[in-house]
Amino acid sequence: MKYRKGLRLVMRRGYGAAHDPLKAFCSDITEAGLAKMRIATIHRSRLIAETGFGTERVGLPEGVATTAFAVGDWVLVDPATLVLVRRLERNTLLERRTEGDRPRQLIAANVDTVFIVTSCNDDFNPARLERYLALANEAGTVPVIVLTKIDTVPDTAPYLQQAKKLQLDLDVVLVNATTAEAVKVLAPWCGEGRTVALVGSSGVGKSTLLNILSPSSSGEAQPTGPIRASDDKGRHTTTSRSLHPVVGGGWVIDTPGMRTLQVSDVSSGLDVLFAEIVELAHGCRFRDCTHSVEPGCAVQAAIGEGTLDRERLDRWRKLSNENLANTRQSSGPRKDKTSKVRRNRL
Ligand SMILES: Nc1nc2c(ncn2[C@@H]2O[C@H](COP(=O)(O)OP(=O)(O)OP(=O)(O)O)[C@@H](O)[C@H]2O)c(=O)[nH]1
Ligand SMILES: [Mg+2]
Ligand SMILES: [Zn+2]
Repeated sequence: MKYRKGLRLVMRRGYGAAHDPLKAFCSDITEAGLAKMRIATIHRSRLIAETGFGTERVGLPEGVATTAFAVGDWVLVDPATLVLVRRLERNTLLERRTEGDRPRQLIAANVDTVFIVTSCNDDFNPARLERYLALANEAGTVPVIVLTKIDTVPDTAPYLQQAKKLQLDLDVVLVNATTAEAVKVLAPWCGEGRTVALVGSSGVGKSTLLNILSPSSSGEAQPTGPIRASDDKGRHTTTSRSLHPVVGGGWVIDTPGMRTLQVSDVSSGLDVLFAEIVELAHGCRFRDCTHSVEPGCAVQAAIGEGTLDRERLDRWRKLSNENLANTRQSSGPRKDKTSKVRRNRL
């Protein structure tokens, strides 16, 4: 071990050999004697990072703001002073547009799989799930739909069928998030070195899943909260993003329920999401077909034959138009984002 004073060498209780900190961290410690850590939570003026042995408060060099970091970022830290030296390049970055001209919000970095969590109740909404899918696709992550609260409905089949249709080859899993059985169902994506992020509306069971995937070593579970009986909406119990180790060597990121999710700069994400429409459009007579009134439109023909839902086409149109409008706005005149979107547009 090259850790010097400053870092506490306390083994995380309950993780021990299963969450092998040496494997996750130490191979990179040798770089100029720096310690490799992973950002666990971000506060206004400080970062908390996972060291493999617990968490540490990490200082920032003069002039560097915490807003430059995302939960899940790998960073190199001077082990003597616990001041951050640099951030390692990100493999993936989940980010979203917020209202108006505000900078994009960084949701999580270095995520392999996005668990898009929804419940078998009024929360289930194909249009909203498609927004999450576009975001996950665009970031280069693998989306998985996690249907929770299967214990509260007599038949899960209608939810499963609708979810499966949202994207080609999409994995959809069914869980009761309050039981340990959920860990087995989610295990294929939670192995050593893998990072999953939990996203979805408030009250769907993200923190409940976190608690079952990453039982707290200190006994302090992530708070969860009841939902409103009238409309199944949650109460925004979780208010900040956080990263936690999973037994077995993976990582899980919990996020607060999002109230709105606008799309922007996700044209390739939309192409993956609506691949069947993209494919059909190749068969239209006119290259600039809008799939509304043109003769020889393969998309309208598919609707006529019943192989494509009209609502799906409407949702594609709405998201594509929103993406185009937002991307134009956020890119400004000097960037070439709009032409990229136009090229990818059907
Ligand atoms: N019966 C049942 N209840 C569940 C399940 N998953 C979650 N719950 C309950 O649903 C409520 C909301 O769960 P949370 O885990 O707080 O939801 P969340 O997605 O983290 O919500 P926010 O933090 O507000 O975004 C809690 O009362 C949970 O116990 C499930 O699979 N079955
Ligand atoms: Mg929560
Ligand atoms: Zn057409």
